Amino acid sequence: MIIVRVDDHAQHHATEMHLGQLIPSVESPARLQVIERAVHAAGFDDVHDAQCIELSLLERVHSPQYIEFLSTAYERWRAAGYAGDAMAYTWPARHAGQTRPESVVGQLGYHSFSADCSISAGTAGAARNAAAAAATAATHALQVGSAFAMHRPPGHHATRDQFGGYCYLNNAAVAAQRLRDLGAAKVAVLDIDYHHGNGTQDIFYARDDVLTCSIHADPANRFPWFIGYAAERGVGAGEGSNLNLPLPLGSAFDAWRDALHVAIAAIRKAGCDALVVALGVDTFEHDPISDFKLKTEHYPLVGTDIAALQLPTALIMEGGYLTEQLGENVAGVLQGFAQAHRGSSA
Ligand code: Q9C
Ligand code: ZN
Repeated sequence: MIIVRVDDHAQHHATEMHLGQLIPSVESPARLQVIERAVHAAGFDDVHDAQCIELSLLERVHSPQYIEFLSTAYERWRAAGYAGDAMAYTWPARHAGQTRPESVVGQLGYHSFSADCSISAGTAGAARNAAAAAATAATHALQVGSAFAMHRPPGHHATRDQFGGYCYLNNAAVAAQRLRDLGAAKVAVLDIDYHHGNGTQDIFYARDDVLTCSIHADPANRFPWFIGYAAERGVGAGEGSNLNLPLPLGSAFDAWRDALHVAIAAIRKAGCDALVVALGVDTFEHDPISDFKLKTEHYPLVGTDIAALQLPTALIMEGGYLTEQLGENVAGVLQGFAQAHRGSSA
């Protein structure tokens, strides 16, 4: 398995509105340091730098207006004389129109859906590097069988034109689009982060060339609250190409693994020829913001189960917030996967 690394991620450190208090985001630079250490310790030494990502690929996933907004928002915020990180405080009310305001403050509300993250000085660059790592991993996956994009910030909550949930550019969607562009006819995105992959669902909702599957905490009681329900199955040509598997709060590995097998069966049935795994390990029993009950010993089994699909696979880093065991859990998935995956002779 190829490991794709990034530069400059530590320049991104957002502010989070957490239940009435502004705190440094739990999606911290330290997360990636422990992941890097554990992945190397586990013996993965085929490490490649992320290659530059073309604007044309990003623009197949995100709106040009949003990409431009992300790369200039922090400077505009500071130039307007505001302190701290750029953060919204107003979102469109239910029957509001679709007008995009001119002010950066209004645009922050237009281009985000939650107050759990902000735009800091290094956010745009780090998000761009993460998307580049995802695209690079997708390319390697087609060439050698599998690759892991080892980056932050995560991406699966970012929609075509909104950030939120610690996500700015949808790295998994970028990987899926790259796989399509390189010739995969039908791509599956399997999202195993604790939270629903709302952004990925949204981006591909009307398309039949990307099957999106997400196993997550029931949105009736967890972020992202308004999306992620089982009845959401896609629209138009995309009808039947979205599979949501919400689970009760507190779910343990047995129930979680049953859902994984449902998703894997759906991917098999759809005849997908490449796979993107949105790899969050915030399903861990001691994760500070989640409540599933997966244990460290389960993560290699997760990797093994996914490898059984024997598809070219790009694994894309998403959430996981208990820095103490984060590295071990991520490396566990990769090890289980690598032992069971045939790779490719190409
Ligand atoms: N402070 C990912 O796992 N956070 N994002 C709400 C309120 C939402 C998690 C907590 C969780 C987003 C990639
Ligand atoms: Zn998550």
